[in-house]
Amino acid sequence: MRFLTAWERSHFYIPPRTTVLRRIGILAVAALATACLTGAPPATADEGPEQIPNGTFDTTTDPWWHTANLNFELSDGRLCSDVPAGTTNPWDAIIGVNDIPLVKDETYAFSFFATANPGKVARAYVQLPTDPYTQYVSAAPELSVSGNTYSYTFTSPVDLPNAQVVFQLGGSATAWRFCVDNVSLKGGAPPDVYTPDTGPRVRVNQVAYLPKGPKNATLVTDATEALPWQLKNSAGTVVAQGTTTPRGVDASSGQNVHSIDFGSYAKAGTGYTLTADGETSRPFDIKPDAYADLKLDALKFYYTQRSGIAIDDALRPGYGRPAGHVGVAPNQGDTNVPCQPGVCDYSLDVSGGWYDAGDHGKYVVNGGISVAQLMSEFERTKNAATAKPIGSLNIPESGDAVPDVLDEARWEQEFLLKMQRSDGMVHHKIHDQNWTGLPLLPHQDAQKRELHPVSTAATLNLAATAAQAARIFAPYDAAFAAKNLAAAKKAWAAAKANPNVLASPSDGTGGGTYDDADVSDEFYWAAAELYITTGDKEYKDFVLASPHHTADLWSKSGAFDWGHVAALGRLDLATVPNDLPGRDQVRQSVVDGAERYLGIVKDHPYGLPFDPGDYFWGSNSAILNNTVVLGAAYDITGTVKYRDAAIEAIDYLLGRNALNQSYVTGYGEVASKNEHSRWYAHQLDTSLPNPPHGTLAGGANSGLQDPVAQAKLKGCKPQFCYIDDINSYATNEEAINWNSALSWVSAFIADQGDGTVKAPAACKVTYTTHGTWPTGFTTQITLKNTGTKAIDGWSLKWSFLGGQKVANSWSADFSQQAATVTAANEAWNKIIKPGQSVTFGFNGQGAPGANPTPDLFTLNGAACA
Ligand code: 9MR
Repeated sequence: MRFLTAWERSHFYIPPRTTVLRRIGILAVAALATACLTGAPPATADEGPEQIPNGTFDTTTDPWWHTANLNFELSDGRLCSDVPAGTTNPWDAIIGVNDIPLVKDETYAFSFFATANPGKVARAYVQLPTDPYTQYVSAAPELSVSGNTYSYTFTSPVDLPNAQVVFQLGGSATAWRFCVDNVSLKGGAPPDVYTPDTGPRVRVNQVAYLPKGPKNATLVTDATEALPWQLKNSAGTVVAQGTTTPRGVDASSGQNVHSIDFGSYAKAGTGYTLTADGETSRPFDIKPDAYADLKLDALKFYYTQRSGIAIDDALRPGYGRPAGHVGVAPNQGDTNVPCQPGVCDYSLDVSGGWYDAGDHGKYVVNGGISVAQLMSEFERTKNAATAKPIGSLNIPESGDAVPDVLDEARWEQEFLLKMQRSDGMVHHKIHDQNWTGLPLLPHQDAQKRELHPVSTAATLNLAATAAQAARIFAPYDAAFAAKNLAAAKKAWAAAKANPNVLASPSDGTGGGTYDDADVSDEFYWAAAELYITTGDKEYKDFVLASPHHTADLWSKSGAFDWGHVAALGRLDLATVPNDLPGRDQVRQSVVDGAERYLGIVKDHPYGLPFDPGDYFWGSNSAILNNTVVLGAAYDITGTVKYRDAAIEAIDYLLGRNALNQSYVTGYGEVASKNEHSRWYAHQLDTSLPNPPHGTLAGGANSGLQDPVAQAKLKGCKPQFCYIDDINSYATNEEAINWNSALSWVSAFIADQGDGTVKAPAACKVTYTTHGTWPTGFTTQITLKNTGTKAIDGWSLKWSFLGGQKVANSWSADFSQQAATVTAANEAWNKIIKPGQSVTFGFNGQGAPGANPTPDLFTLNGAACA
């Protein structure tokens, strides 16, 4: 559990993410200005006195200055400069002018004309002239050969006699020529108003609805009475119609809205539109298996987040890059990373893992929840009736004997293991000494890397994920499983001995704090995973005694996140087989949670299981994590209303929202594509890619903790507190814990196929383990036909919890793949008449840890009721 950081609590603007640079320090943070691109000077620019000395360059370049690698030339009344090839960072080549006075709360118009040959993205900043180089305007104009006038407005947050205006021109592999003219900064401009383009007022899931699934939309209208709606196919023919349901004013958007339910229309097709109140929605599909691609893309995201390995362009065209942080200059790490001064006297090899988000930091508590969700997505394929295998992720390990999702999870888990020191405690994080600017490819990061102190939270994250890894990896790699189990137990013991070592809320220079003042939920999660894996009394007792075991975890805002992890334990206790006393109540508690989220979906005119009042950092992941609870309840009960609420919930992420946009790159007509990232920084450098398809943006965040959000979104209603700008890290960052939530949910929805609910098989299984000894066990299985028709040929499937193996068997034809066992009929017991049973069995080879009765048995592909 965590409390708000000082940063979040504060309503003051604290300059975040500063960059201290080599020669001339420049802060590279966020744009706070509104850009407008015109062929002519802006009309508002001449309200106040001109603050720029000699912005017209008629006869001289004085008093402008440049870095030593540039020249000045007056050409056609402009200032021009040849920018050399081969610099790395934008700030490696700068033109600037000093001593520009700024008055607090005054709104300024900043403008200039510029050309680039060939065309380039440059940086234009109005900033503090010294460390931390706070920027009051941070713009990334895309310059052309013929040139444009660029204009921005901003309100100065400070009184400052000596601001700097600079153009950063570095970072290009090839040489180019920059020219600038009419640089102007004038006070008295009208304050900036940002209005997002929200398109048609009918809001739909712009990707697809499942033919047999729920289909809902939202209409924004002033009308208070019901209105007719029409569903049209791609030829424009009306295929269904009805009337809207007025829903009043929605607090999350401030809009008067109606909802539209067109769920009774089930015919597959592409290019449907929905029309109401004279407005026509963006097009969408009704499609079976519509989420099969997203299920994979959401996971493929992780490969290009990897640290410590070159990204192969053949596997991810357009995304290839050298390995980041493998101890090769200019990187200073991660193969031998010292602690922050005074924190420890050793260094660790903490290479590998995933970069957390758009930064180059690696944080154990966020890695923990992310890798846990990936492992749970895999574990669901063993235990949930509708789950299907996850498939290839096109990663270097593809084609080995291990499912790709586990290979990807292992990349992170190996890193988490490296963060553990010899006494069992785990370092909280490793990141740069100072914040770096954007863009910056991982292999170009020249900042010193540092290990930060150990924390109880990080230690328990390792205990939990390593315990989970121990059971999941056991059938594939017994040694890796054993290593994880040992690390988990050691971490648990260390955390018990050091129960309140908290990460500092002020340790936020160069990386996020991920501080958390209450680690009792981390203890519960770790104990739950250790119990599931081992069955040991110590963990069982801890779980049963923890207040988190019976607490109501299902808050309207979010069931879980990186700092609130009790639900990770509860969900696994409910969905992964184990012998915990009172397990039925545990399962019921998840269903109770789903009931709450179902109610919120029904009450919300945008149909999402989230109703927190103000939205917060990473709201999209909270919405998805609440959706996980709905999905898990369906997996537990087979009750379709929970499944349908989970399917409906994704509509918000894919366009059924106040901004009428998808938050997943590459999905939907209008989608986020400029997520905050140092390497998918296309918005700042056109030679870099946008984030890969399937990347989730953090989402609407009323906290507005970054300068772009502060400048443009002030006063926003919750759903409007988002902007697809690379510099809005508080609303638009990509992150491993957000994509893990998307992965789980998109897999769940993909697994529903066309939305048809599969009838359970008419069978009952009795699975009795008669004897267990240190190296083995004997199990007898009775399969009963509870239906009215004879079963003519049967194949019964289940999964072991861990590394157990069928050694020899009787009365059925056994085969095993990893943890999954299939027992098929022999010729003589092929037919099971109604009411009759067959009995068969096996001797199993034991494996470390618990060996509970499986929850799920599928007969010829359908779950036994
Ligand atoms: O997800 C984190 C959010 O809950 C916090 O409020 C926020 C500020 O501390 O930090 C978020 O995490 C960021 C981390 O600090 C640095 N890497 C990027 C993360 C996502 O924005």
